[in-house]
Amino acid sequence: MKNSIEYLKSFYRTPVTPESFFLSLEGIEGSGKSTQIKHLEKILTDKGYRVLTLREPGGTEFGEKLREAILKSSTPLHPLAECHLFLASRAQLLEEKILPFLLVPKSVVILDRYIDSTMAYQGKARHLGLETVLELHRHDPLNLLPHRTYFLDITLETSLDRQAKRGQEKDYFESEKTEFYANLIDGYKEMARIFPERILTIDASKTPEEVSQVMALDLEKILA
Ligand code: Z5A
Repeated sequence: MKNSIEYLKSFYRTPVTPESFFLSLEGIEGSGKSTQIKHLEKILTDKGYRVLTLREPGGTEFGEKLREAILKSSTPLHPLAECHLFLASRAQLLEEKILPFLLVPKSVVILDRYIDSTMAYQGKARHLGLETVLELHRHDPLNLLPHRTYFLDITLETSLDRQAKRGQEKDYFESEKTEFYANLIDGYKEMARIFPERILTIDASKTPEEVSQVMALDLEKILA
């Protein structure tokens, strides 16, 4: 298994445009991605970067329709059907928005969820397997990896606590059982082991300011 993952990794690439960066944020629900993206946008614009923030699924007209179709689905989708919908949204987003923006000098794309979500949710929690999902992404443009991914690590208890405080109606994934979430967290941790040079795991149970501080210090190194 390790060998085939290593083999599949060889099909992946990172953008090569000088002075442009591609960042993604990952984590289970309520891990603070949206909160931290606001901090990141401020840090980067203060440094003179042009920032484009996008979310998955979505970010294009077509992708937003797919988002609606998945998250509002009243029937459980087959895991492969679910997976392919996320990939369709991603391919369109890369083609229409991400790749053109990375050609702009001094630009940063910040993405709220990307390939690691598919690995954790569909690969691990829906049992498609990490290799299957890596295999599905190996072709252009889906094989583009971010320069840096921040995995905001919280426990299921923290996630549930934050969801309860927010008090919204549950969507398609939020009604899943505890086992699904345990697998999900395992999936993210496995990804951090497979891509140690790309994924930085951050203890996101800390205050938003403390989490932001860790990312700011890391960004200093990356941008240098
Ligand atoms: N999905 C998938 O299955 N496969 C894929 O390939 C992709 C996605 C791309 C999209 O959900 C769903 O699609 C997602 C995975 C699946 N399913 N779920 N669940 P979404 O975009 O609608 O939801 P989300 O990404 O999970 O967003 P979220 O719930 O808003 O989480 P967040 O952005 O990480 O958290 P937040 O909004 O910044 O914070 C949540 C609350 O916690 C809020 O009240 C904050 O004030 C509070 N918060 C944030 N940080 C802290 C700290 N540090 N301390 C205390 N409180 C905090």
